Amino acid sequence: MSEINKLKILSAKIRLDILEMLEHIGYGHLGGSLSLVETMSALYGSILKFDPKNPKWEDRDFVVLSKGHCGPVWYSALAESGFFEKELLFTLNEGGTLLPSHPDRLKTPGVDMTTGSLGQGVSVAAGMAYALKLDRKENYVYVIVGDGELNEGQCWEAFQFIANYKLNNCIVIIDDNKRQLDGYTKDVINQFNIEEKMKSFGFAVNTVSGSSEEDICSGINELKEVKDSAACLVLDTIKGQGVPYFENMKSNHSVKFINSEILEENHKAIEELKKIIEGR
Ligand SMILES: Cc1ncc(C[n+]2csc(CCOP(=O)(O)OP(=O)(O)O)c2C)c(N)n1
Repeated sequence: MSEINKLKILSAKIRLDILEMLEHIGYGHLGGSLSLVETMSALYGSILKFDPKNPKWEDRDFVVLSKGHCGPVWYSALAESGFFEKELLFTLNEGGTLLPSHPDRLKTPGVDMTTGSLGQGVSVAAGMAYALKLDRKENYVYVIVGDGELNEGQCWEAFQFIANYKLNNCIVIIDDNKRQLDGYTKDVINQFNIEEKMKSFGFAVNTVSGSSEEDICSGINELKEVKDSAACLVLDTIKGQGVPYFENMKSNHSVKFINSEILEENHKAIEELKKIIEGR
């Protein structure tokens, strides 16, 4: 099987896990998890250095999911990559679980930074990348930021720091899915042109389709060649990506799996994904 097909299957598995785990718990951050499926697949299936049997391996790359409410997509990618058993996914957000709704570095194997309060993950990633540079280490830090999260001023302070110190070991990934908690980002607080803004802050920027694992991988690999500035990947995505019913849902930030229409559509999507995974 080609590398790209492997990533497509991995994406289908991650998307399936999200749909099944959120239906199991009955609710959850669906839209912004789905928009990151192909990115997590590209990261864990191709880009990252990691050892699932030794999550604290010192030469690993680091991921900071600054839009921490999208824990489900990260947990699915970690489970599919062998960090823990898939059964654990069905304990999402239960009392005593290793998988709290928002990532906790003290609980989940593979999670290096606790997030959930938007904006903070970017600052922490900046500090991690700076420390790695000081230690002359070659690990990368990948920090994933939401377009709505850019409303937090803290992001821009951290971006200035990353750009000022030319932290090319910190790849900033912005999930431009055009929506945030309660509407379109352009209506809540407009981001205007994210690519131009990041360029003006001193970043080398690649904008790619966030539904193409191939484009995400080549976009990141190109940015890893950047030597003299900070680097940012802007993902052109759709909130609810990959499931037309959820893409078109008026409010898909946090979805309750309660009514029969939602359950029926979810089951249809699950069946389609199983066909892809099983090659039917
Ligand atoms: C500091 C802070 N303020 C508010 C929230 C509540 N909140 C959770 S998700 C969210 C919207 C985030 O939008 P975006 O980053 O675009 O995420 P996505 O649409 O990709 O899920 C908000 C305001 C929070 N988690 N942290």
